[in-house]
Amino acid sequence: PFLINVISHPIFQRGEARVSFIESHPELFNLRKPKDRSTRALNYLAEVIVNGNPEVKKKEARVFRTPVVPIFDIYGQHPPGNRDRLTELGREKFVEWVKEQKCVLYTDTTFRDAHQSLLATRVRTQDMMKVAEGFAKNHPELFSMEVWGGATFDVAMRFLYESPWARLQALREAMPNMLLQMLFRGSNAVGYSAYPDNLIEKFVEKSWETGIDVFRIFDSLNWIEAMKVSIRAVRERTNALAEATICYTGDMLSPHQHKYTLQYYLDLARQLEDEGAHLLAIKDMAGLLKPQAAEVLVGELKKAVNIPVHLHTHDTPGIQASSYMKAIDAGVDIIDCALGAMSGLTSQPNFNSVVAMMQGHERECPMNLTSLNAYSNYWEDVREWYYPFESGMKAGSAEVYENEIPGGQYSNLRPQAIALGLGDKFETLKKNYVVVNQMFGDIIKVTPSSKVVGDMALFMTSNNLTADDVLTKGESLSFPESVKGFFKGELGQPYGGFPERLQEVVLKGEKPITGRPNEHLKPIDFDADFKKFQEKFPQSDGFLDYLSYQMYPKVYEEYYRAVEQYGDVSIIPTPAFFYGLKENEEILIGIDEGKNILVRLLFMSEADDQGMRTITFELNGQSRQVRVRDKS
Ligand code: 3PY
Ligand code: ZN
Repeated sequence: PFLINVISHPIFQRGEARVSFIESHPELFNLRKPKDRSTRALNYLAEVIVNGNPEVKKKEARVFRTPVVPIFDIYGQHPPGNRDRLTELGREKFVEWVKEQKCVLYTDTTFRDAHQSLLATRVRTQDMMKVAEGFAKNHPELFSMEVWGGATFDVAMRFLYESPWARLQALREAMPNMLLQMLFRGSNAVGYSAYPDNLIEKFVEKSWETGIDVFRIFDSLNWIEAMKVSIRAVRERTNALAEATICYTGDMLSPHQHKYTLQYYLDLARQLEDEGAHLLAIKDMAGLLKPQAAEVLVGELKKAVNIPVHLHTHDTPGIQASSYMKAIDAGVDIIDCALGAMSGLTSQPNFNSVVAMMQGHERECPMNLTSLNAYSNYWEDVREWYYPFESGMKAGSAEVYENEIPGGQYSNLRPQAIALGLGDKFETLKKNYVVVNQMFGDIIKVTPSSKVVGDMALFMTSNNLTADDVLTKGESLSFPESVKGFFKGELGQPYGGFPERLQEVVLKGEKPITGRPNEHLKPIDFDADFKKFQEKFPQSDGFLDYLSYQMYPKVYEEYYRAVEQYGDVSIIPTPAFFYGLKENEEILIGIDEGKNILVRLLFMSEADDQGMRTITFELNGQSRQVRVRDKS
């Protein structure tokens, strides 16, 4: 097992293992005893059959179609892609190469932002892995694949009981020719609060070693101070690309816009270039960048900075392909799209249709549209499995220009409101979102600052409060934790400062911090702390798991307990993972490389006097029974 750990390690596979490799990678020594994977998989299935998956409890399996994986050359080598180019040219020359390209380049967001925005980030590793290798072999001309970061890290552990690191390792292996990209929340990494600088640096380093090539780094208040540490970490500790980000909000060309103006964005971009960014991203998280503004912004940015410009948007208003068209004419280098069936609404514009839109254009990057359509069809069928996570949004909405709610949050807000018993007050909630933004001084709204605005809007809606009430009755109100944290300066400093009166009301005399929140956090002593972690979690997957624990201690602990009980549930096919099995239904589970088990549900008994049910399976033809408590 040790040798397997070594040769399957991405660093070893990249041929980058040096003398200290074994010493500095304690996870290589993680020689887990082979556990009875099939028994634990049956335990999981039995639990879901009796009590349901808590995530979709009240929803039934539908009659699903079987997704068809597009064909690809299984035995052939991966054709060279941009990862090979980056390795060959090095960062500076690679960036020059990007700038020299006449054709517009594409990033595919299907594996990250698309499902984060449409399906509450629930897409499981297994469903990506079925198409990852084929996609990398069939479409090596892509600029990059966005596959990691944002909310995927948290959700993988919290709701899917999957290791986010194992997902990255698997994708790295399946797509060795492609640049893999992640979304990194600056001083909040993949979390919602500030972490010590040395944890941010370590996280960047390990993400790169595990497979990330492009770090899209943003700050939820566009505060440069908060991005410096991560940009520097990418530059100094990795060979990856640092893509620094400006978040776009408001309406740049509106005569009423005096805060987020063209000049504001140009200044920001120049500062990020000075910090050493290799690429510049425009992150239009709510889809507010209208076509004319896209043309002006991209055109002016191309003059203001010397690094490639990468445009990201969400199609919430329904017209963002036209913003792409204008941006392309203005010289944008790279755009973000999602495969057809995973595009549109709060997700990215439709990759397939954008490719068609570009046919015959002087900046066309020829792509095999028939093949892209086949991948879209695969996702159309896979998406059905996740139907309980659909937001219910049926068409684009121009209301987003008013409420400015980011794509990922938009699709989440209604379920959140329903969970709090505010389902019938959704319209008020959206209006309060606008009111809160004004109360806060018109801030950039993206994770985690958007969560603060959302929490405050929920708070005001459920307590029937107006902006005036908040100021006059503030002393007696107990504000949401995220709101207190924001006014304390824990997310950093908003452009234009905090509204003073409201800050006093919320903080009730407590003094806010004005510097970087990370500065006040004690650096972590990794040696000592990792040791403690290993004592607490002896079966963990080493240092990478330790980083998961550092990001989300409680979530990791629950994930760890779930793995103890059920093993690696990522091997269970998605319909069975969410809906269990019906009597006589049979599934194939790959429990190890080249080793499958065939599981059939024979029957489920009634509950006995202790409330226990017996589930009888057939496993590779032999009968197996599992007893489960019926919690209903
Ligand atoms: C995230 O931070 O998860 C985002 O996708 C922000 O847009
Ligand atoms: Zn996004």
